[in-house]
Amino acid sequence: MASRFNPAKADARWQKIWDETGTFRAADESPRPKAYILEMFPYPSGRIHMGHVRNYTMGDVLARYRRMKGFEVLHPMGWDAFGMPAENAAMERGVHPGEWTWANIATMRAQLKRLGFGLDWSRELATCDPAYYGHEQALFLDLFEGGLVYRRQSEVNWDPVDMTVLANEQVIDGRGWRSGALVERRKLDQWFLRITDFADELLTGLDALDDWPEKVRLMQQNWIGKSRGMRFRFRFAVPPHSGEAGFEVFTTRPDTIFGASFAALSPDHPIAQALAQRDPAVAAFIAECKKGGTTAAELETAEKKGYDTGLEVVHPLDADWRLPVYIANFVLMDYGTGAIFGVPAHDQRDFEFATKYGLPIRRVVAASAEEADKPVEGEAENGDGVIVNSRFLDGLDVEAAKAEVVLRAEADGWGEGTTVWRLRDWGVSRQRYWGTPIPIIHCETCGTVPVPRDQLPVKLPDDVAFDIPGNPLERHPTWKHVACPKCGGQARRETDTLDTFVDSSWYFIRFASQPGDRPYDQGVAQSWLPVDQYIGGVEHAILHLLYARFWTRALKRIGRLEVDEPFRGLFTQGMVTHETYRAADGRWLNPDEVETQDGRLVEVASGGPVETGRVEKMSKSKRNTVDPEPIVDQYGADAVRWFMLSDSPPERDLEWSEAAIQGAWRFVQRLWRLTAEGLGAAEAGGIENAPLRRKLHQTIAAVGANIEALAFNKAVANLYELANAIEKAPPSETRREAIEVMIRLVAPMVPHIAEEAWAASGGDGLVADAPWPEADPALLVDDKVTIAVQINGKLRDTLTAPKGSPREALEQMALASEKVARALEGKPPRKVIVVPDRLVNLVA
Ligand code: ANZ
Ligand code: ZN
Repeated sequence: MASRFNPAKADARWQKIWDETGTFRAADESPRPKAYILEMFPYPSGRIHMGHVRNYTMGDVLARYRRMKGFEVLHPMGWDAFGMPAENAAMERGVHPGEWTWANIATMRAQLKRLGFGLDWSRELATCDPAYYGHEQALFLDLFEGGLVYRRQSEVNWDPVDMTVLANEQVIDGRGWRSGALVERRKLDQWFLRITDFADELLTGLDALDDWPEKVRLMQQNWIGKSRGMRFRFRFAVPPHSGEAGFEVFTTRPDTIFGASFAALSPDHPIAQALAQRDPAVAAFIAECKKGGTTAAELETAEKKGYDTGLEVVHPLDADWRLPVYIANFVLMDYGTGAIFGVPAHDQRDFEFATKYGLPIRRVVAASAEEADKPVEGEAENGDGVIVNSRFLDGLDVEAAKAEVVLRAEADGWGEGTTVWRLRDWGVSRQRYWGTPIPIIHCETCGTVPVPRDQLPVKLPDDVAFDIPGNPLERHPTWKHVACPKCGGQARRETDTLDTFVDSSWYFIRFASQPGDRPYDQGVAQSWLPVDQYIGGVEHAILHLLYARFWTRALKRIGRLEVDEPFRGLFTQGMVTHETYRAADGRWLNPDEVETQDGRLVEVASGGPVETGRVEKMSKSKRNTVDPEPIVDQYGADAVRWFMLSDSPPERDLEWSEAAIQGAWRFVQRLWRLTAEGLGAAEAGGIENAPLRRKLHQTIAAVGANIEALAFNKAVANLYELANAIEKAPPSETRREAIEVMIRLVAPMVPHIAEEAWAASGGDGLVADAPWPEADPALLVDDKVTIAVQINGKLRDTLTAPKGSPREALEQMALASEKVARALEGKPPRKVIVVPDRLVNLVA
């Protein structure tokens, strides 16, 4: 064996062998039990970053370990390849989004391969490939036929200068990212998926996901947002010209009904719209409300604005009490009923509104009855307490008061309790080019007509230009003009493309089964699904996971897949972080651009001083990224993988440091020396080393259990300990065996050196295919036990004895105890009761 491990040669050699022998190809027909290990597939942004390396290393360790444990493992990789950045690149640099994307995929695939991940590359897919998105179109049509897709008007961000729809991320501080124009809201016909039909099952389904982080389940639960509420009707004191008798409001706080000081309608409410017809001032106010983007954050922070309609409604519990009716910008039409009653003391939006328009702020919830008259100042109080200033509700707690008001409303017929969901239907229309075309044709005569299946995929045209803003599919000279599949008349293709979250809602099914003529084979897909362990970033904890869960259930409902939940186990890993560096003039500097001189950090280029900032997630904006590729060049894949696993628990952040990667590199070299020397030296030995054997078997068990639990850093620590024990042990057969076993134990983590050492030690075939060593249960139990020594049932001392010691030996030891002798005052015990391995009780 060579004296040093040379990753530059070894990495490539083993990667080629795994590739050529198809080591990591998953066989659908395998008789072995199946395991499906999946990491969230990457967006092909250009280069692999450290976050990818960490994520994929974790998945790879688990996948390789499961293979060694005898599972048929599916561990695939692909590309979430549609989306805005490709269009931005097209606009900025004039490259076609497809060209840009495929070039990135080629680069990143090569980078991933250099890390030696045990992936089934034969199943690689890219969502921008018609061979993928054509099947997605077929599934969309299946859902359409199943009644789970519909079309309605919905608001988009409209850039009035560029005359185009903007994605939320293209709206910056309320302005178009390119034109700088103030963005407006506009209504467009758009496609929706009926995820709200599944709200209940998506919520209750969370209970069964024991192997998901609690925080993710909670986030999903909050997003779905089931709450008890109440709807009730307000009657106008004097009806408006349009003639309505009143309107319905929705509240989750019926207990605060005596704290009401106004009612408010959404600008889109039919009554507001009717008022605008007659009154230009109302129309102008409504138009004003349309300004500003559609992001939740923007709606939340926008200044509260209202228009006093001059109308009044009657309080449902007091015929003499009138409340003014406003039109208010913060009331949304697509939630509840699009109308509210405002309680300034206990709702922050209402508080801001009331402060601005001089409306009363009346406390109806207080910490105690004594604080009934304490003014509500500064901000609304939405805490719990006791109801005050509320007539028959006074003294009740919030929950009891809610129930009481609902009871009263239902008895008197002016309102009723309801269940409400925060979850909205999923709007999947995007007015963009680089996405899956929605396979629908619009015909004047026949309406919306699905594209016939034999005409799928509806491919994106290649000849598009990005020199003017907007959706190139709209202005393409021929693409959208088609014959209606029903009547043959002139018709128009849908030019919207699907939200890229649709692409990632079923890729795990396509990985499991990818026939050419349909999206997947149900039987084969079901033989792999659900994914046993899914690993990815917590930033996908809500939308991606919810959409994938929905898609799976939707396919089940239309009879296409017998699976409830797509991901049985979920793990969200921490970030890779790094120190940040700043030059004196405030410029962020990359770690490459700084060095230490005389113990001080300086900028390489200028020699100027550098300030070290906080340790933060690696990001382009802070310039604190470290590119994995040169690190792999320098240290090899195994050192990088080892470092990724070793320094922090996987759910926590991992701080990148030069020192730590060097530590990993030294360990890889140490493993090499140990195997090289140890395997040679064993011939001289021939003796059994019982403590080392025990350590070895305990390590086998611990490493396996820790990998299963994804506690990779603990598994790494177990392996360090074993390496230390082997180093200290004199040559022997046990030592040789320990080294051989250790090669298998490290194989999932540092597979290249493991293959190299396995081959050198005369191992059979590939270590990747070798069985995981079995721990001998007899060697796992500790050989020492703790014995309680009692006198008349009272604990006097504890002893440590070899396990299985005979009764007489334990009795002797107990009597030899000083504490016992003192307690017995020299007298012999009348009786001795021994429970082997547990206790000795002396009766005095
Ligand atoms: C009276 C009240 C008093 C309210 C109070 C809150 C606090 P969540 O809990 O998020 O579901 N609301 C109802 N429909 C609305 C709409 N279309 N647009 C904007 N706001 C609307 O929110 C429910 C609460 O939000 C409802 O309860 C209502 O205000 C408001 F101390 O009614 B509440
Ligand atoms: Zn037609």
